[in-house]
Amino acid sequence: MDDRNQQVTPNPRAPREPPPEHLRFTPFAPLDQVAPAGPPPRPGEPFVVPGDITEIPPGKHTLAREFEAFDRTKPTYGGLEDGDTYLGKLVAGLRAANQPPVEITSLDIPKLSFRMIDGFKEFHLVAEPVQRELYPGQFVDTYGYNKTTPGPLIEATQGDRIRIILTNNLREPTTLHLHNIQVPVEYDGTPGLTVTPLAPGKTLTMEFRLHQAGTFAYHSKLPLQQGSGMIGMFVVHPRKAWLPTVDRDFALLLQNFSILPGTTVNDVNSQHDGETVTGFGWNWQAINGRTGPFTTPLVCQHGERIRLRMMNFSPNQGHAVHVHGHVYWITGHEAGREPKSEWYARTTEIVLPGQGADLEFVANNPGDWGIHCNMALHMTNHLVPPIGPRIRDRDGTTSRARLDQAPPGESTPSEDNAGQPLAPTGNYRVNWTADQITRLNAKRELRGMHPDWLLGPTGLYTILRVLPPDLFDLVMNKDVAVAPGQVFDEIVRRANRASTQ
Ligand SMILES: [Cu+2]
Repeated sequence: MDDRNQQVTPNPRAPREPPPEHLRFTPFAPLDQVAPAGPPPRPGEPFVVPGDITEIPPGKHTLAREFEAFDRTKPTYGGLEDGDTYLGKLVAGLRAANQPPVEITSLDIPKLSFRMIDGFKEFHLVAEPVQRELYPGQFVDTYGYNKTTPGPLIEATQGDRIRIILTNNLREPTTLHLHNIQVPVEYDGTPGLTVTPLAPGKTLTMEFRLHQAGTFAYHSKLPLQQGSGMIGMFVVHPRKAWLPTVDRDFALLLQNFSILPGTTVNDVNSQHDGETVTGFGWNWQAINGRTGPFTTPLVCQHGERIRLRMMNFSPNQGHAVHVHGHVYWITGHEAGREPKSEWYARTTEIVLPGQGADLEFVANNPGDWGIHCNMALHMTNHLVPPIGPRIRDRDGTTSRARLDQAPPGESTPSEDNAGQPLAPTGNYRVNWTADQITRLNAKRELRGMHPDWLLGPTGLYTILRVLPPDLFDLVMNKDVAVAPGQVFDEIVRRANRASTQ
């Protein structure tokens, strides 16, 4: 008998074991049990919908309480849609008010230091070729500032006098544009129109005063230099911290690159939107110059209010940035803070090139959550996994890409799965070397996550860790061994216990 016929395929219609008690879904009580329907209203009387929570005295019904109160320890509705606490809209962080704005946490990218000279904050930028390690063993050779792409983050305060001294160490001219910062025209950086580009080896000084507050950027105004990675974030804090207070303030710059197999050069010159002459497109995604799973997680404490500032400087593509486990409020864009009446709730926000989005939420759902672009190809590295038919001829069996030149550590391309259209389960494996796995796991921020975590966050992808205070302390401060899965399992264990109480 043919062995292949012996394989057991699970019958999806077969009766399944009921889930354990703590995982069973308990529906809300029907609305007619919450509030008695009563007699129909007479003409002229207000019509009260049975169970309408606006009409239930506070505290009378469990359901009403659950919907009215915002609980910073677990996901809750938080009251009516027009209210201040709806989905946590104006629920302040744990940090006291009347303090200066909380400093930016810039993960994977340094902040640019400054010196106070003559009443100016003086920053030095160097435009130069850079090599950036997107993940262990995968480099990109491109342009940037101060040895990195994106360039270092500039952090300043509304009202500051700023002096930027730019040195051009490229072999070609460059300019510097302050993106959405209103500066005198001679510092706008538009080649020809407002400035003569800065020649190689030369230095330029720009001086201006910041009257705005918000999430801005600096970049070369020569299009392909900008597309190559000559970009950086420029965050300007308000003089008084915005309300409601936040406990942490993260800045993320979104980018992508085109790197052919077997090369490290960012091939920005050879392509137009989505496609290249080679068909590989924008195949490497990055957040703050790292691609998942080499991005450093955003770690916060359960119950804190978090601000996350994003700017997209991918050459030609937008990103639809999704946050798991939480609903966030969009509180501003690349032009600055929005009035609270204009804030809107989202779980996925589109950020196009040159645009920014500031979002805030109360981290009320403990665990490890994805923050990522929802575009399928942007959740891959070099379009794998699953590269599937993209590298194969039409019959799906022969490869037209040089699989032996696939980037190190990649998962899918191999001849033994040729012909399988879209990477079924058996195709999904990671061929990281031991050294790569060691480096990928080396960060303190990753301790105790799910043992298989490396499978998930690929491409434009990072992780939000919402940790109860004791587990936050264990991960970030304690010098004791933390086993793979230890923190994750403990969060799941506590959540299950809470749901059965
Ligand atoms: Cu994207």
